Amino acid sequence: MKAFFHRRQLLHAPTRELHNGGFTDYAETPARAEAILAAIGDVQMPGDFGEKPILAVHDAGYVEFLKTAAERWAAAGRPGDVTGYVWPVVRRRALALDRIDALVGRYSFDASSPITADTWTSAYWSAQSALAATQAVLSGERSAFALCRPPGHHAGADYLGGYCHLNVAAIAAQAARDAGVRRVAILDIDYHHGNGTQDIFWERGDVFYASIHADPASDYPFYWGHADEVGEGNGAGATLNLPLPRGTGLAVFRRTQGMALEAIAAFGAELLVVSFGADTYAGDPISSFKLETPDYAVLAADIAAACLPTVIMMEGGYAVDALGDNVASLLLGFAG
Ligand code: SP5
Ligand code: ZN
Repeated sequence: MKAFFHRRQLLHAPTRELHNGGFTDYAETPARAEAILAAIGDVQMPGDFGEKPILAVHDAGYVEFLKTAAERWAAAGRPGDVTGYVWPVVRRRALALDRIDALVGRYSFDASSPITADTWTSAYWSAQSALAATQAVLSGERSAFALCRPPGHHAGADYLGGYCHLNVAAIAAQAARDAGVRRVAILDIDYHHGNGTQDIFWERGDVFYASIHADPASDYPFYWGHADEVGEGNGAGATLNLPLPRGTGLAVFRRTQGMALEAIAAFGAELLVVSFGADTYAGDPISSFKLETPDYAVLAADIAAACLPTVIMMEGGYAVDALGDNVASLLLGFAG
């Protein structure tokens, strides 16, 4: 399977994140991408598709914020990475504030995703890898893999969070729509709910979003991903949330994924985008499912059996020592 990655995706490297009330090392490290690269070998550099397909999904003010936040932070005399501390959830006025602290609150939803001077560059090339993989599939490849890092599924049209800045799955799905694909489905099998992807397509009937994830009653991002969230307006019924309890292993995960694939077939999808997180792995340091390395091949074979042109996006997965094997298992399983 063709795979895409750009070395500039390694530049983004925040030093720490707020976690359970204290600072810990940032989990979404460049070493993750290096581990995947070492395991899958051959990757191609993506072409540059520019900002237009990014702006087809993301708010222009948000993109400007991502590009300039680190400079503004430094200009305010702050050391370290850009981190927020005020979120306008109670009094949300459309004020044109330009104080960096106000902007971080406006354009993010958590405190565990610091911005560095390289964040925009890495996120930009992560999106280009997604676009290159999408283009490969639109050009006739049966499938392609985008080694997206930073990941994307927690990022909304105008907010970052969960280590995500540009929603690579949404950018891929929108690019496919703009290339003439009438119905696109996104299957999200990261451990966490893809709140950003859900929000972006919430009122859209042309892009189906199905997610299998840890029950948000117990796990991040808490406020999205409950089973009663099904979309609204034109998108009513085009969102499917399948939360599962901590401790879930292959049997239940596979049966649940089968339900998602049935719904995707019933929707009439012509192209599939997979948001793949290996944080469902039993050894993941921040997650609590029980999948083992060979299980990814089983799940991938089931996805391949849906017989849709498929673009696979890398999302989470923090057990770096096993990450390469887990991704290789998925890709080999897909190829059969
Ligand atoms: C792309 C992606 O996988 N983002 C995940 C972001 C999760 N950030 C917060 C995780 C908090 C987990 N706390 C669990 C403690 C388990 N001992
Ligand atoms: Zn995740």
